Amino acid sequence: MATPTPTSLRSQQHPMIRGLADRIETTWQQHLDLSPYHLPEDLGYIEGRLEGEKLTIENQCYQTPQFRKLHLELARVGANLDILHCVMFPRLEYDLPMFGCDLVGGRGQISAAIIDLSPVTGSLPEGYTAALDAWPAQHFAEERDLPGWGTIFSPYCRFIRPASLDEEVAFVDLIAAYLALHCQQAIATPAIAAQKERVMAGQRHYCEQQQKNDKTRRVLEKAFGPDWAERYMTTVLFDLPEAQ
Ligand code: 18B
Repeated sequence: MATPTPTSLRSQQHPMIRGLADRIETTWQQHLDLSPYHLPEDLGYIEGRLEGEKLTIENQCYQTPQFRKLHLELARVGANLDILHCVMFPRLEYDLPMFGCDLVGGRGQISAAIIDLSPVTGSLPEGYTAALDAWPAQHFAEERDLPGWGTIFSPYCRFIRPASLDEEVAFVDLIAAYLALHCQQAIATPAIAAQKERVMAGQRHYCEQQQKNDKTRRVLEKAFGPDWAERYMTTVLFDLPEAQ
């Protein structure tokens, strides 16, 4: 079962981030068979400060029969920037999409809220699209444009700046719905060893594109320097399994 959750950073963060972190954990525990996942060295709790303000990072990771790594990361830069990052990496025997979400905000306002189920070997399986197409359309006042590297995202990707508390709540509900759908689909998907190389290539492409996010890289570089940022982005945020 899950190890106890460190709540020190979470309790100080923006309520939308706190609320989503709790929802993600509850949904994982409800649907999946979680065991611990150990990060390289001691990258669970990290503090850094170079130029600029203190960056605090709290990582929580699990694995399950279907997922090599479930990663929930909370980060805070000084008192101004709060971040939630979550990615679920399927094991290579499962041709499943990547669940990814990111909330970024500061001074009481979330500026970026993004959720997607990103396919890695073509388009999303029918079981996903049938459910997603059947949901009532969700309107948000401020849709944001995806960056150039965002070619990995599916047509179901939503990227917004929440315009009110109601929209914050609605977007957390939407992320929780994507997550529950993903857990249900994952459990129902058979393992097929023969497709591991195709899935690996797709996950590699997903990670390479995500590593092009300069906004993430800049935050990490300012607190830890470019070498550390590169290592963190390639071994913790967007890593690939060892050749298996
Ligand atoms: N990300 N985000 O996770 N990022 O990790 N994030 C930002 O208002 C961090 C993911 C995504 O417009 C911003 O513009 C840090 C995943 C997209 O060019 C900042 C960490 C996804 C954008 C950070 C982190 C994802 C974005 C600018 C590690 C999607 C817009 C905020 C803890 C599945 C990029 C703003 C653009 C933005 C920072 C997406 C500061 C440090 C999994 C598309």
